Amino acid sequence: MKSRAAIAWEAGKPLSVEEIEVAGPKAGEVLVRIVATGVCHTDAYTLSGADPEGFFPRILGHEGGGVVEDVGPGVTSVKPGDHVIPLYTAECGECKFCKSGKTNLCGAVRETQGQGVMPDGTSRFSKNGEMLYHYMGTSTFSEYTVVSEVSLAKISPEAPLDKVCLLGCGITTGIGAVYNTAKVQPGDNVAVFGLGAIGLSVIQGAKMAGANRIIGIDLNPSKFEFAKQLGATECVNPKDYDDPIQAVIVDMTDGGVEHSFECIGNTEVMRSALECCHKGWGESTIIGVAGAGETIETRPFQLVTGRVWRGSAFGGVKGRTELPDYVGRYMSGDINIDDFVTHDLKFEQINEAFDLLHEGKAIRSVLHF
Ligand code: NAD
Ligand code: AHE
Ligand code: ZN
Repeated sequence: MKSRAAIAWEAGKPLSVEEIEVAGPKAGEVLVRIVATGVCHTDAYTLSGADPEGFFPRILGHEGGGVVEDVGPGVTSVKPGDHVIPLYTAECGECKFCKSGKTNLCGAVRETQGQGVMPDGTSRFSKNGEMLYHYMGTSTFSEYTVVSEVSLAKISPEAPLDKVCLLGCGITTGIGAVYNTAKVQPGDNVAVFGLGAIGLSVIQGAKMAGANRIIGIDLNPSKFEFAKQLGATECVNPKDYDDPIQAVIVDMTDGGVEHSFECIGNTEVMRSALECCHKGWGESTIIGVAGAGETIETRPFQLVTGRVWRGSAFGGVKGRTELPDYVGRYMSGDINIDDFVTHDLKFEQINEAFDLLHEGKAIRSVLHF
């Protein structure tokens, strides 16, 4: 079938909205009509060429909401008409990872997902006979996309897809990292580096978890008002200080915070985030995605003296099991998504959405097909 899609023909170039061919779902696969999709910094990261798994030409996008159109042989958990959120972290329930009870990182389709193809090693997307790669197992920048059954969370048909699409990445990642990865406790002091959708969702989660001080840190002060609305008790711009930001936070918090979160993808900030943690017990969670070849550094003494460095993917959330409940919590007013949607745009305005992200003007743009 034909589909409107944004093709990333090569790294560093704007996307091109064109008509592509989408082949039907094979065994274990599902054809989804995407109704709306957010644009996450990770899409921009891969488009920039910094992603070691960045193959081109491809259909990006991983923060979508849609409706099942067709299912391939053997698919039992969804049927045409079901409302779904595609998952870049699948949940098969049967692999070593899923059975471990220790992680949300499912192994069922991750390898081929990273290669930009479906589990049988082929793509369902093409343009004039030329194969286009899939992205993160989701490719939500196409009106019609094909994903694995294990990469779909079935959600309530009552939920507005142009809002809950953000549970496909940004909002869930931030809240989940607070609860599943860091396990923030009531009374903890928290520092959040980077106040995009991810960092702001960490703030929302930290407030829910009963954190004491929640310190938002960003170079762009236009982010501070919304951060405070979500629960930040104070906001800090590193540009306002001569001292390194970790020293500033340590001074502010009588020795450092219980938890810090890096929500930027900057390896120097990752170091600051670790080093602003309290000696003996402070823990830092890396959420930001760094470019190919980049590495983190600190003095091992930082760890010897009790600080902990960890990372979080999709907030440690098992999507098929847990996302329906996140949707329910949005519907009951417990999770704020609406205020994160700063721009509603037509799908054809996708490059504008990337510009708004780079200019720091959007928290999330939602594209409507
Ligand atoms: P965003 O661009 O909307 O937000 C990033 C924020 O960081 C901006 O407000 C920017 O002003 C701020 N910033 C940039 N450099 C800074 C610095 N040196 N000091 C302080 N603030 C700085 O991005 P986003 O969509 O919120 O994504 C944030 C990061 O999280 C990205 O790296 C993205 O790839 C990653 N991410 C990871 C996961 C995961 O599962 N691990 C999920 C989603 C996104
Ligand atoms: N392809 C990159 C890694 C990208 C990455 O770390 N992705 C995050 C999700 S970002 C969503 O906006 C993630 O969940 N990673 C775990 C996984 O299995 O990909 C690279 O460095 O190769
Ligand atoms: Zn994302």
